[in-house]
Amino acid sequence: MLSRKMESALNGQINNEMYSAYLYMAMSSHANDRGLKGFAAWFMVQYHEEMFHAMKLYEYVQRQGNSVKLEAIKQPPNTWKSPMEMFQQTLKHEQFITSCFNELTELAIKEKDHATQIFLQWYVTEQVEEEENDNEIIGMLKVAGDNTHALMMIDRDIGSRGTTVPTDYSRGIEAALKAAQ
Ligand code: OFO
Repeated sequence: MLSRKMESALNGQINNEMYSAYLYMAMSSHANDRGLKGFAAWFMVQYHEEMFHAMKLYEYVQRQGNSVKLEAIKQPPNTWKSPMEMFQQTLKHEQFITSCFNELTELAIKEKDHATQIFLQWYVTEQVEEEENDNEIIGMLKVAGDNTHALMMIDRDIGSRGTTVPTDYSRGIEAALKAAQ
């Protein structure tokens, strides 16, 4: 059983993950509108990743015998000046998410909630990869500069990213992970 404070904090994080999914879906749509199909695909994969992050939290709260209480999802922006701006914003957002998981971990430590502390470790590790991916693409975009040919090459390259997380959670995370193997 989670404390009321932890239940509310984890519910807040479900909302943050849903906003992340919404933000990357908006970026995917914008990239598609600009003819950047590879960027659109990359952000749609990221959308699925975020839904997985949200569902892991959702299931954990329920398994602890607590309640998931969904909140309104904030509207994301709908346009960006360039792919560079999209990835800079993505990195900034992921840095914010990292700070959320650090705070959640601090709370779990303070409450001596070892189960939640262990559960959160997966996210803390995942955030290193998330920020690393964004920094890598920002680096590629910096090298490309205003060169359209180079931008199209990046578009082709990052568009090959595939979804590695499950997308059907009707029978829980474990069953979804097994089915996705
Ligand atoms: Fe993009 O990160 Fe979720 O947790």
